[in-house]
Amino acid sequence: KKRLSYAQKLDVAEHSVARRLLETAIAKQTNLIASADVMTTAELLDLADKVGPHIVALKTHIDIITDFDPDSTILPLKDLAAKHNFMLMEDRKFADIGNTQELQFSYGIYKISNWADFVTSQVIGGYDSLNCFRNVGVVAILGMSSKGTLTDAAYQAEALKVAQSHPNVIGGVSQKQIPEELLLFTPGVSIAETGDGKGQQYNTPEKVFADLQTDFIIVGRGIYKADHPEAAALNYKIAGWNAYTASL
Ligand code: UP6
Repeated sequence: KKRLSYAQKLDVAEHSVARRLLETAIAKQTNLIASADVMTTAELLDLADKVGPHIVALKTHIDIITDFDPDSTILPLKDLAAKHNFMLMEDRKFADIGNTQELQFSYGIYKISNWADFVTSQVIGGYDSLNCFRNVGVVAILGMSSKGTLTDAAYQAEALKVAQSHPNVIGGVSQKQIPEELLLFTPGVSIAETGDGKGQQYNTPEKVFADLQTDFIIVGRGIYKADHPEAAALNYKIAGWNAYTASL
């Protein structure tokens, strides 16, 4: 046995969000998370509808949207998530004290707690800073994909301890393998590119499944910048699923 399958992880997963992710991955045969780093509501909804059938979750940076409005952005996005059976992952990368994160999570214009199924958070604020995310799943940022990141081995080891011990945490973002009881989310994935000239570093789906035994690949520009985002999503879905089955 080289790694646990999604079904085996589902057997032991306790968090409802982790369970739904694994169930969705199995049902749709996809480990692809599309990162929708687009600037308008129209582009966001168009992308979500096109790639929806092929993804397990749509990752947002909701604060990039220039015309955000809860009724015209979030309500239709939630409808598309239900229509295509994908989850909503807000990549907020919270990085403050618990009280501030609690405010950022539920207030302001985005009211993330009203709609996100799970969020990313740095763990730089320590264990208690994650307590406010009790109604969602947290994906802890353990290591980053960018060149020169400060998340060195010592930081990652300490961040992992927080992630492993906190009941709200379902997994981590990392470029390294992590213990199997946490779900691993890996951005910096591209079939065609190795970098973006702005510090991003890419690996192929094959490499992140073979080397890291990741669970979910996160693809942004490889999909939303493609001439045909739907075809690109299908391509990444197939590449990700084949890489996963080859790693079993
Ligand atoms: N992301 C990374 N690396 C990390 C953490 N998060 O790239 O370590 C996020 C970015 C972006 C997406 O914020 O939304 O994943 C990657 O986009 P790309 O595929 O277009 O490079």
